[in-house]
Amino acid sequence: MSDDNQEIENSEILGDESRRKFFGTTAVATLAGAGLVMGLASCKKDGETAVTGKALEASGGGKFDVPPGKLDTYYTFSSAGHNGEVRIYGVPSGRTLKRIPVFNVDCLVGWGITNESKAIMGTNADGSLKYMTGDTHHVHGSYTDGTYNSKYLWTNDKLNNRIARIRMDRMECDAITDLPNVQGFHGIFPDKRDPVDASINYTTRVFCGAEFASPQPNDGRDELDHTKWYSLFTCVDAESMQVRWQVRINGNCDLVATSYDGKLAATNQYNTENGAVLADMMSAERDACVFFNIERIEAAIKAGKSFTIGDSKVPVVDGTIDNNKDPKAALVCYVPVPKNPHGVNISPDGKYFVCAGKLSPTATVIATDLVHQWFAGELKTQRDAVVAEPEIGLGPLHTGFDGKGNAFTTLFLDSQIVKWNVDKAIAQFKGDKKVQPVLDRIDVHYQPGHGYASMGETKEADGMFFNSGNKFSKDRFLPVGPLHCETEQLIDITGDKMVLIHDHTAYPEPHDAIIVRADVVKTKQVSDMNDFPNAVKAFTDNRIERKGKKVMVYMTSQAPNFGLPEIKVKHGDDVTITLTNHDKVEDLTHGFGIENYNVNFIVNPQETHSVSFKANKVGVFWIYCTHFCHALHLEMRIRFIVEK
Ligand code: CUK
Ligand code: CUA
Ligand code: CA
Repeated sequence: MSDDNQEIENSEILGDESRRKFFGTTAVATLAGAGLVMGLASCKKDGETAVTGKALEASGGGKFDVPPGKLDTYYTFSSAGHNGEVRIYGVPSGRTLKRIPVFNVDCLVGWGITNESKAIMGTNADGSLKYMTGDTHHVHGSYTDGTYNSKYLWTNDKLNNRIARIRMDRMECDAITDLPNVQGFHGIFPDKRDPVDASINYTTRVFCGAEFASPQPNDGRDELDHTKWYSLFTCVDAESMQVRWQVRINGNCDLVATSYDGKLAATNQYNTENGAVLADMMSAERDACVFFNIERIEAAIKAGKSFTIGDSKVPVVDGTIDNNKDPKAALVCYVPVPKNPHGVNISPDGKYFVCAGKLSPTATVIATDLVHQWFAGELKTQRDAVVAEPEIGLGPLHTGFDGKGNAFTTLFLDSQIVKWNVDKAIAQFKGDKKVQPVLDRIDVHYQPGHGYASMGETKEADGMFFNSGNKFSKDRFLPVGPLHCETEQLIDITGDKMVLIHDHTAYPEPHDAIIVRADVVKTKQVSDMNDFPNAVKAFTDNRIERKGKKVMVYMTSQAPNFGLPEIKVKHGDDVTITLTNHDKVEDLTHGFGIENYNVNFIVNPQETHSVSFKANKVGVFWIYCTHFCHALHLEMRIRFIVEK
């Protein structure tokens, strides 16, 4: 079908004359450089003020209001981009519930300040943090049998190539692992079930895609010859957080998805050209979606068919095209997809992977069982695994699902979400000219990146909400200077037509997130003192111990008191202060800040944290509780005295 026909059909079905013409892949490619500008030019200049009157009615008339005192019905766990943290919002209200520091330093909780958090983040020999920066893009939860089990979240650090785990009972980061020999660690996705040992009730692997090829090892060799650079696909053990294995591939990894049968992981590739500059990365009409055959990879490693790179002990297997030509022995399957695709998402029934075209106005639907057939040697070409490629609009990036056979894809250039039906797209691909897969479109404001549906990445996808994470907010909120916030727009997807519920703001810049039913998530509000090995368990344990220049301070807090009236040390001492909060009341947190000593952290009920620093300034410095805890909160302070 020609592009013009597609346009006419869309206009007829949607009654929307304003739709711009679809572009063929070549036209879009030439637009790629100017694409952003073009997209922005489509932003409306008027009529974008507060939602009132009819607009409010159209938005559901408050159907999704969460009145004061009432709770949201979903959690959103969101990346925070180059802020390096993970955030929690309530849905549908959009209320910010928590910011979980991960790769960043946070002086509210003391992340990057306490010894316990520094041990997780990693330090140099002098005790300083190895990294103070990070860039989170994707957050995914641990699964049991295809749906969330509320045990862990994982997130990536694209900047320093680390994977972090968050334990969901406390919503705190508890492990960070460096990935060797990769750069631009971008996509991440855990197993949806455990195919190895059914008696283990947690996800056992997390798959990590690296976007940028680099010399291997990156020790000064091959610096000027990028044809010798590779990127690697990495598997991390979910419990031990050790790197299990890596696969060397041609081209790059980008986003990652996993099948529901525990057998496949997929990554989309936009740079099969292995280009080092922009024009080269866009030179091919097709890139690929790569499927990793997990069983075969693990068998190859068991059989010792692996090598190592540089100092890393992680076994690496060869997944390059030349060495994986025989489907029956191949570790990886490269399925051609047009053009610089972005995003790979699997439908909740497990049947289809969808790769969005980005520079092609299409979404490519790849059948899971056909990928298996290719690996079995029963499919002629990898491209034969493609079962649909509907034209859906300009700049398609990410796809969510409603569990009723419909897909919702963000269109970056069109500033829209498009709803399309997977079965109809397959029928159209088979040659049915009358069928129209696109069912609805809605404008979003502006330039959506990630979009995701409630429970949409589980077999319990419920078709309630779709969130459009927009990269530009422009005129949607009160201006606050040059740095704008991002818009998260919540959309009701229960009916035939998508309905915008509301906008909420997000500090730049979130990428991916998951929307999880509230009843799935189980957290603890008061910790167990016994979970903290260095707890100062009794008030009689309040004391100061000295061993040479090392001074150990053991202290309790209980509103409105610290366990010691003063801490006296000598100039040059190495001081470690361990603080245990004896309050048991929910929400009764104390803070611990030392004037002019760059120390600030909190202890939640029954928790213990410690800090170590050099007493390098002589004088009297007040230590005060930073977290409002009691009518006598301001009086909750003691003296830190550093003698000459
Ligand atoms: S990527 Cu940001 S919009 Cu890093 Cu998930 Cu697609
Ligand atoms: Cu303790 Cu404020
Ligand atoms: Ca490309």
